Amino acid sequence: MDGGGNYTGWVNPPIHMQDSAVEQILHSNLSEAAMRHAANIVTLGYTVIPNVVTPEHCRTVIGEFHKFYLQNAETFNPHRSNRGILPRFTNLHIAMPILTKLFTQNKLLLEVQDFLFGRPTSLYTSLYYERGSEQPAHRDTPVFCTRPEYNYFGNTLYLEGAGDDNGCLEVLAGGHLVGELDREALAVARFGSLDAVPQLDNDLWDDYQRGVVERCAKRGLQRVKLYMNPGDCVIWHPQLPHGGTKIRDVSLTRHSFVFHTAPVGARMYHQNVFHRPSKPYPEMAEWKQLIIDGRAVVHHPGISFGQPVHHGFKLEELNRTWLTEVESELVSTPEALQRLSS
Ligand SMILES: O=C(O)CCC(=O)C(=O)O
Ligand SMILES: [Fe+2]
Repeated sequence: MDGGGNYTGWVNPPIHMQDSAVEQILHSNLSEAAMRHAANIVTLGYTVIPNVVTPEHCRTVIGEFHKFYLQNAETFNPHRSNRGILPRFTNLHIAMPILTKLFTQNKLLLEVQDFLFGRPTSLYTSLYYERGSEQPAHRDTPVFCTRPEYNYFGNTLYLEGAGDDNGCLEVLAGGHLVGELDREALAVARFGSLDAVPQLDNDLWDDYQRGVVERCAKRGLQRVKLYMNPGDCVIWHPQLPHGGTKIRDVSLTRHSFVFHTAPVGARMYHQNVFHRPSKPYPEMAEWKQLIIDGRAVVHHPGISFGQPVHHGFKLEELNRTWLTEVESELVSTPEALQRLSS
C-alpha cells in the first residue's frame, strides 16, 4: 500500500458522530461502565473515569519525570520562561514509556474508544503539563483532523489533583453538538483561497474558536469546571470546546498527561485540511507504529517543547537511564492495522 492510499475501512462517520449513537451503545456488548462513559461522551461531550491508576502510581510517574528532567536539565533549562515555568512537553511518552502505559493499560478507556471508533484505538501524540494550561476555550479538531472526519478523542490522566488553585479543565457542556461553522468561508476570508491555508495558523485558529464560543454563548451553554483527583481520567469528544482555568496560585504544579487518540492507522492532518472538508485526502498514515502491550503507538523520532517555542530533541540526544522500559516492535501502518484488527 502506498503511503496513505485511500483506505476506506473506517466506520464512517464514527459512531460518536452518528444520530443513533446512544441506541447503538445501549444495544452493544459493552460493560455497564463502558456503556455509561460512551453515553456521557455522546450526550454531554465528556466523561470522567475515576481512579484509573492509584495515587501511589501517580507519584511514581512524577518521580520518573523529575529523574528524567534532572538527567537532562542542561538541555531543558534554557527553555524555561522568564518566570522559570517549563513549557509543556510534546510526545514525552516516547522518551518515558511509563507514560505510554497510562494509555496501553487504560482498560475501560480503551473499551469505550474501541467501540466508538469501531476500530482498535491508537495513541497519536501527547502533551505533558507540569502546570495548568490556562488555554482559552477551544475545539481540538483543527489540529487533529482525519478522513473520515472526527476520528479523534482528547484524554487527560491527572497525576496531581486539579482545582481552582492550580487550574483545572473547563468544558462547555453540550458544545460538541453545536453545529460546525462554515470552515471554507473562514479560511477564504483570512487567506483568499483554500490552497493558501498553511498547516498551522494562529489567526485562523482564533477565528474558528471565536465562532464556536459565540455560538455556545448564544445557546446559553454552561461552563463546567472539572475538579479532579490524582489518578482520574477525562475523555472529551473531538468537538467539545474546553480550556484551562486561570491558575490562582502560580507556585502550584498540576502534573498531567494529555494524550490524543485515533483509530489505528488514521492519518492526522491540521488546519489546511480541516478548513477544506469536502476535499478527499489519503486516509491512512504513512508513518510507522510501535506495538506496545498489543496497542499501536505512533512512532515519533523524539520529543519537543510545544508552543510558543518549538524545539525538538531526538531520543539519542537524551539521557534515559533508570527509566521504566517497555518492549516494543516497530512496524508499518498497514502491518499494525492488519495485526491489531484481526
Ligand atoms: O488541561 C488543560 O488545561 C487543557 C489542555 C488542552 O486543551 C489540550 O491539551 O488540548
Ligand atoms: Fe485542547
